[in-house]
Amino acid sequence: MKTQAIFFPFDLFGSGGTKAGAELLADAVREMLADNRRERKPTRARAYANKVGVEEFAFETLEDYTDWRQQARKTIRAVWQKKDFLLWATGNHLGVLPAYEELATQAASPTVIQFDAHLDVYNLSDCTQKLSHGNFLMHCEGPLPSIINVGHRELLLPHKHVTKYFTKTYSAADVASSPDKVVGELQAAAQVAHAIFFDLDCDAFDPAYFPSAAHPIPFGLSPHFVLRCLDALWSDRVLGLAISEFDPARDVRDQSLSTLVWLIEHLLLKINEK
Ligand SMILES: [Mn+2]
Repeated sequence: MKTQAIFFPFDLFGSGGTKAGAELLADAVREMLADNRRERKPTRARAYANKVGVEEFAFETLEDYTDWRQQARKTIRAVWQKKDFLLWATGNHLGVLPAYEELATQAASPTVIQFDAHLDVYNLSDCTQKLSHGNFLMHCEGPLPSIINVGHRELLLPHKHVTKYFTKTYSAADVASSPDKVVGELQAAAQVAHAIFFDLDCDAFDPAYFPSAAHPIPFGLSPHFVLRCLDALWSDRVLGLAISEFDPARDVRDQSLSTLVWLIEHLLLKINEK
């Protein structure tokens, strides 16, 4: 299986500044791959040396934004048609909507395991009804895939509204009080899922570990817990991972950047080391 690392620096309609996050991540991944290629001594990185394709979109002109959703869907569809692993790094969380839309078209409907501080179905008085990074799940073209949120800090949205869009949600409080129970239930859900897609909105992390989420919220997940979930739920039915809402202007000594790059390297080894 090859990995297609696609950098899609889209950040309209919320979290301006995260465009730079996807671009920085693209640079960092290219640099990591180049460093590995230069190394003459055997390393574990050889397992994925020739198995990672990198593609970066540019959003520089108005035309680049026309049809962004269809462009993204076409690219994602091509990756999954080849049965490659999709690493989809985008600016704001809305940039992951095309992946959800493509997932929803798949015959064996996949389960999305979503790490996010927010349940992106906001319909409150101060929220736009137009498509935004905070309500995009209400704008999916076609039915939504089954979505399980892990790590939300939501304190306003009524349960009835949430359950229209989410199969299940585990708040950060649930994770704090019963982490083993949450992982156990996620594993049970993953075992019966035909396919799994991980969606990491960086604001799922606690700001102490990840200072550069576009909208940091306290009481978040530790990177250790996210890692535990990814490892516990991993199988060859995992279709990909999306990363969004990384705003590097807020980063402290590259702490957030190195968290993401480490995670990407870890997953590349997971996919390719046999
Ligand atoms: Mn979020």
